[in-house]
Amino acid sequence: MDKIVLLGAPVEAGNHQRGCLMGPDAYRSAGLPENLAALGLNLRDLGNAEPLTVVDARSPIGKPFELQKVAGWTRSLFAHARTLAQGDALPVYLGGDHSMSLGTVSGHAAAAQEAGRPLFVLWLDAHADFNTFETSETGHLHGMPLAYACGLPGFEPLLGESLVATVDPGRVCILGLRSVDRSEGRLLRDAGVEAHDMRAIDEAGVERLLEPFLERVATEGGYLHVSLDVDFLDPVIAPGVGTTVPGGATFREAHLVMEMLHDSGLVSSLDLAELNPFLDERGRTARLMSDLTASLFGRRVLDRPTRSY
Ligand code: HAR
Ligand code: MN
Ligand code: MN
Ligand code: MN
Repeated sequence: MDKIVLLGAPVEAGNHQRGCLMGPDAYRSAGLPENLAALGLNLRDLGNAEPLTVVDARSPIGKPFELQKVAGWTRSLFAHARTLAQGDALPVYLGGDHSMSLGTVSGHAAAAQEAGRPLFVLWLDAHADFNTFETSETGHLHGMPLAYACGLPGFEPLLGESLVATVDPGRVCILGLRSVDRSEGRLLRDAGVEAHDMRAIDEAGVERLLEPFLERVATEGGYLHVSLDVDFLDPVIAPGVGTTVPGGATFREAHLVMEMLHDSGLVSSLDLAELNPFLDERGRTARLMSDLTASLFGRRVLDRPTRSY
């Protein structure tokens, strides 16, 4: 795919920490568009999406923080993603806290179903984001998008209806885990999600964990949505995020994941989530995320034979 479309998703209501609103512009300031254009890619920046105004979002259970606002974003991004998935350019969503993915992943799931192909999701994150309104200890909607996309119950107020299509939890792979709530962990296990914590990365390395998953995507002819949360990275190299957890992916581990994704040729959409420029140090997290994105789109040091799955 040599065509890319950027869409800003400046949502920050998915948690109490302010600042993710500035994420999309920080990526632009960090030179993400120029990075990609320098790779010879045809790039279009659609600017930022806007939330719909929603007044009917109420939840009988739990206390989701800013439910109306996040429901407005979910409905908007769901529609954008569903449409963009049908175009000829690969969408890159510039967040925005991770509640952005309530809309992007469900939109891509709907489009995949319409195209008659399975959707696979690679979730690069310190957190599983697999809480429901019922299990969430914080009420933060940025801790729930993967559960939502997989069709766990109770989320109807977000779209105002049930999901058009859900992601099969058996087609999800999470890498980088080091903070999972107790009941969230149970949901994850019961759903059969492939989940790898940092210890697994220590022991096996990212290559041995990721390769079998990519092979499955290829064998089943699937689409692949990648959701990259800044806190997948170690906070020493990526401080610009509200939910740092020590012991994250190193610079090279993260780049290797991106390089493998590029070589696979399988990625069909990408979220860049949780960048909080208000907490960043002189733009270094925004720049690192932009460089990782460039690796995903083919930046490399030396040429090498293409890998085919
Ligand atoms: N599990 C916690 C919660 O549900 C923390 C979730 C934090 N999520 C993100 N994105 N920062 O991964 O509130
Ligand atoms: Mn996340
Ligand atoms: Mn996270
Ligand atoms: Mn939170």
